[in-house]
Amino acid sequence: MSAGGPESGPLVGIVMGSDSDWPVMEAAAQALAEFGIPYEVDVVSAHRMPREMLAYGEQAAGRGLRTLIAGAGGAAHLPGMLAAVTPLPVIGVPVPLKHLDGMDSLLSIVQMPAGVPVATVSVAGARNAGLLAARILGAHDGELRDRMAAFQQELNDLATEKGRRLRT
Ligand code: RP5
Repeated sequence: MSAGGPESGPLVGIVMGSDSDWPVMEAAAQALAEFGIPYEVDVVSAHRMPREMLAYGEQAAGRGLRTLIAGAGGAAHLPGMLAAVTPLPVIGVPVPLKHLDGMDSLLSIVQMPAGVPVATVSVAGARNAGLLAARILGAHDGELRDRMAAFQQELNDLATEKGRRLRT
């Protein structure tokens, strides 16, 4: 699956270990869509399709992707293995499974060795992964940065309004 304008290929690759991760990961796609950022979505399991997973990571930058969002659950090696083979920033999303409340996924993703960073968001924090990717791209795109600042102002206004309602 991919979403992007005809003039530009995807800038963000959203990948996951299984299609069963999609109900969590689709929030990343939703966030990118809100900011008009073209993205692609795929399943590249680190354990079930390791060669394809390595090829995806190795080819990502050359294909024009600028950031990867990788989600996995359980023994969640996908974000770290991608970070090992790409120079792109990798954002890891711990997907909670039936057991252990996602702690296994979180610890598998966050405890990376020095030299191979993965920016890990909260358990099931796919929306923040999408927003973080937007900020990374916005570092070199003033228009996108302005949209992020407007979004932050909306959050501010909403929180202020909620406080005002409680006070009255
Ligand atoms: C992980 O195993 C996937 O990321 C998924 O979270 C989990 C279960 O996968 P399925 O058995 O549902 O395909 O690699």
